[in-house]
Amino acid sequence: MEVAMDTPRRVEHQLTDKGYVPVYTTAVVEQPWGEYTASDHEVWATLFKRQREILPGRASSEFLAQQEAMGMASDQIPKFDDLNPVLRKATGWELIGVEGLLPELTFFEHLANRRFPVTWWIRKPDQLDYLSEPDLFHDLFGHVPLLMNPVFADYMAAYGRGGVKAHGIGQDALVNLTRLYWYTVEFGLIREKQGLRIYGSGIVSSKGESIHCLESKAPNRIGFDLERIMRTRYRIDTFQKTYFVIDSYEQLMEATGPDFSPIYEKLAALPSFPAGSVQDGDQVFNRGTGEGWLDDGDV
Ligand code: HBI
Ligand code: FE
Repeated sequence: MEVAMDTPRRVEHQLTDKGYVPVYTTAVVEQPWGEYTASDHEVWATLFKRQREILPGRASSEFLAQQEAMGMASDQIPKFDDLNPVLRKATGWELIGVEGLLPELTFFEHLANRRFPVTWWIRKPDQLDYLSEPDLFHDLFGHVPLLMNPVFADYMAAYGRGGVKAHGIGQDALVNLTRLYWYTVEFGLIREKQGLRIYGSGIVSSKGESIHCLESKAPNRIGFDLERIMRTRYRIDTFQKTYFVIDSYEQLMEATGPDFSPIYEKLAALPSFPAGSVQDGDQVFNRGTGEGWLDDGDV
């Protein structure tokens, strides 16, 4: 993956046999708000407007309401210093600026302490539709609004604590837990009275997937089941083949109640599921046609 070398980042990229890979850094940085260019603010305003045009009727009502409630600026990049007092008051969370992807343990420790790491730089105009790593728009527009919801905020902190524990247990546990994050926090759907709605950050920050995940016949839409999700591989290079549906944020919080160690042990002896499979016992809202799916590439 070539890295646009003019991306305003201080994260080094190492050239390896797999191409440029980010060298993770744990640095916490002040949001350099004064350094943003007119073009950076323009990218934020364009993406914000585009998403807010298509999300009513698609995004969860709580996501939309909380994004309004926190008064996130639409015409220029919001200031963390403006948002933090509002967020702290609502759920005790706060935003911290980071350079980009963090080592997993560092990430989990921040979540466990109600600190959400937000990448300080924003994508370039020629990356509006896709970029390979979370930028400021993905993190701030996508992840932050639901941190205003007390139950989801508790889930994210519980997830962080679970991540710190899983890190101590080992790689299998981490893989299981990463799948849980992927199919809920990043790509989750929720059932509301009027129908299925989006709460996953990876979806709400993407125009294409906001439409695809609800309207395409290709993907499966299956009811949330913790162990089923922990066994299910996923996609990082295409739209998801399967979306999991919760009934409520409380359901997520309750799922993190029990100690996961016995679940990790049980799942370590079982095979994982392909990203596009439908399993016996699934609560199937939609069995996908699989149209356009790539055969290989599940992670
Ligand atoms: N780092 N900054 C940042 N943001 C993330 O969303 C993130 C991360 N590091 C690891 C990670 N996510 C995933 O592996 C989680 O499943 C842990
Ligand atoms: Fe994310």
